[in-house]
Amino acid sequence: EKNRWHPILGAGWRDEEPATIFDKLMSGDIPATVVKQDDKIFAFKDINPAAPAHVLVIPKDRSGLTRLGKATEEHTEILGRLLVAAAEISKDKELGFGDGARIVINDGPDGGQEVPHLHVHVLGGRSMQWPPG
Ligand code: D5M
Repeated sequence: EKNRWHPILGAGWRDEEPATIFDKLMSGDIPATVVKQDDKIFAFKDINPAAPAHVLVIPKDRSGLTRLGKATEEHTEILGRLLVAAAEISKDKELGFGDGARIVINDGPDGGQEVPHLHVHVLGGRSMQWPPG
């Protein structure tokens, strides 16, 4: 398996490798604009927004979930919670969302994923195009 080490974002695709930049956001070591969190999920504004509203929703524990492609049946509950949180965030007018959003999970190198900690992109505030690039 391809197992890159990203010099800035950190970590590879294996669970046992060091935490990613997302852990530093959750710990507060790096500032983040937190949108929502509970015992299992954490949501924050993307630092490099691809739309007027752009929020990332992540599982607090990335074990087994460096990427969606690693998900198994044991992740059913957390995957559901990530999507329910994404649905709630996508309706938040104060965050800039309108009527609907683009919900994206980039999976692995070919999917354009850079940070090896599963994250759900919630993009909105403008009309989206299809197909994506
Ligand atoms: O998306 C990774 C996303 O993570 C990308 O849209 C930028 C975002 N990112 C990276 N560093 C930060 C910080 N420090 N705060 C907020 N957002 C951040 P991918 O699907 O892996 O390409």
